[in-house]
Amino acid sequence: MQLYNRSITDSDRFWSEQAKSLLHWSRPFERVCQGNFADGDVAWFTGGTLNAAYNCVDRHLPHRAHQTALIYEGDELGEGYSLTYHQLHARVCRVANALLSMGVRRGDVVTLYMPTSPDLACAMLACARIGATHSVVFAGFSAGALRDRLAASGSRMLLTCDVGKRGGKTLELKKIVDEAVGGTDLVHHVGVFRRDPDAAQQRSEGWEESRDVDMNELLPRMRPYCAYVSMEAEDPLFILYTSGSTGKPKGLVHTTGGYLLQAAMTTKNTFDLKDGDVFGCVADVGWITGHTYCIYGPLLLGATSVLFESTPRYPHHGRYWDLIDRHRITQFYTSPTAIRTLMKFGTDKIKEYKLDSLRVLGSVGEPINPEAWTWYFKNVGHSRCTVVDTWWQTETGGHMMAPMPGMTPLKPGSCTLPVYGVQPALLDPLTGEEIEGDDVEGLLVVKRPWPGMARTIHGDHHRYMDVYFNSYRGYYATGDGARRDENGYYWITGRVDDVVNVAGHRIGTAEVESSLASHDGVSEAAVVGFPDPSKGQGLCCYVTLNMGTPSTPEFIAELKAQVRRDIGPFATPDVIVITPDLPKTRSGKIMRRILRKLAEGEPSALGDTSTLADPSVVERLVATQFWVK
Ligand code: 6R9
Repeated sequence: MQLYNRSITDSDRFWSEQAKSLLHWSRPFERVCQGNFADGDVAWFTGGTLNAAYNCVDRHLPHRAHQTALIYEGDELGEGYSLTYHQLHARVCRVANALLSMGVRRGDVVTLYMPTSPDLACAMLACARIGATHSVVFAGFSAGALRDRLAASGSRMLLTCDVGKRGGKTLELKKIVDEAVGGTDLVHHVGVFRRDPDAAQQRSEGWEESRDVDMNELLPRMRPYCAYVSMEAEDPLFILYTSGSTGKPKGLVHTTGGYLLQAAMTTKNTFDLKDGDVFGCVADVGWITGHTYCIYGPLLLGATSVLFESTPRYPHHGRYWDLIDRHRITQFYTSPTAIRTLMKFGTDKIKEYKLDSLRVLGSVGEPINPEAWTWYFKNVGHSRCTVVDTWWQTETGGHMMAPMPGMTPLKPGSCTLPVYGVQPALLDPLTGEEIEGDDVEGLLVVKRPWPGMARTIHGDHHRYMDVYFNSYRGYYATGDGARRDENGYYWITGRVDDVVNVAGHRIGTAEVESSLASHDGVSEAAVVGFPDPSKGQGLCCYVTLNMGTPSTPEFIAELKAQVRRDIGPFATPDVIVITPDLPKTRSGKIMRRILRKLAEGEPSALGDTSTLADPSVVERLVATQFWVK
């Protein structure tokens, strides 16, 4: 608590000490923090230079060369391999040299469309080593979504794998890439990592000699050393796209110094990371959780990090427990969705495992309900591990609210208190005034800059200001609602904008709407979230059809397939309701509040419907009782 107070009252000194103790600077910084939210010009550690790959790998070599850096577990049980820091160093250098040989230079954006694997980790660190900005696109995105992100980031270089494997299924990543970039002049080169070394001959189909590069052939020819570039603290480290409340994905830009510090400090404090720990974050590296807690955080601290490519239920629902026991994982980090899914199977399977290496259990991605928290605590942590519910966002770079093991008293379902240097507040949505005191609820905002915050939206600083800073001047708007209880503890209540959180995936309803509306048979679409017992939320899509379009089950299946194709399988609609009309105000605005209540199965709680242009639209929807499955 004392240190927290100091991190707020004497913040420059606090952050300066953290930055010096947790990171290696090639040149020391001159100032700690400058700029503010209202002007959108926050900068940290200016004057300082550093390199992310040096900090994650090289500086550990003198004493950790033969310690395992990465443990990779592929899709099949026990399939995979490990890399020591020494081996990681050589691989990162080879990939960096390969990128240089293909013309990538400092400041270029390199897109990585790859499954969770050491190849992806090396590609990220290789970009960082030579000063290129990585833009990882989750390998569950469709060709169209990949193309949009490539174009938006201006990336000329793409790295991918021939295939990805998840849950026994093969994802044809190279084919998706061919579809995304074929016939365009978006990229100059596509570097392909081959999973199956014997598949060299199979590369003929879709292979373009002038564009495609076989990484398995190229890498052995590269030198295992590559000099690193000292980057300014504020130089971008990566772009990561996330959904917002309008259709276009936002490419959030994270910078080198501040992001790395947030990653290192929160990994250390929230997870009580110690020498010799084996850190098991089972998120996909394609999302922010994987960036910060599979790669940067653990490697900055010289820990051993587990990269897990499979799913919690493949080949059976004991997969996580097997992973924990086999690799002697000390910190395990997953999502409430995964916990709720596994809860359904009872405790017979989990009792077959020891789970005695565990010390800290993390949760991230959505609110964790007290039942799931307690199940996790008792059955996975055997009532002796700390459960850390960590609230944060792609935008924040690292944890913003989370308990500290052994220090913060826990409450199941609460992400407890802010981490060092973070000052949250709750605002009244109407007046924009701060709500003081405890036992209150409001919009969750942050009052002062923190090092790990995204500095801009790539190519659209106006949008960055509008989304995060302009609605409530002087605050960062998180887009979440929260309650502060009688002890000052925070409880996240969920998104207050048009973003739905399905199984921990952020999905902008506008993106799904525009995919549906682009179908010839569709006139208009409105998408809302509804509570789902295991995924947290599901997607309910209201669709009006053009004349002559049949509302058959086949057509509905076609619409679902369209969304899968446009965005990716994780955004597949759960329910599609065909309706002759959407409820609108007299000024033509879709009344989503009503659609949300109907999707929740609460037709009696529609609230004020007096502004509806045509009340019969709602009456007809109510009469269908579509929510009763
Ligand atoms: C890290 C990550 C961010 C949104 C965020 C909030 C929800 C994340 C949470 C949580 C309640 C938690 N969220 N962690 N809600 N408790 N512990 O998930 O980033 O994909 O950008 O999602 O997820 O709604 O605003 P991202």
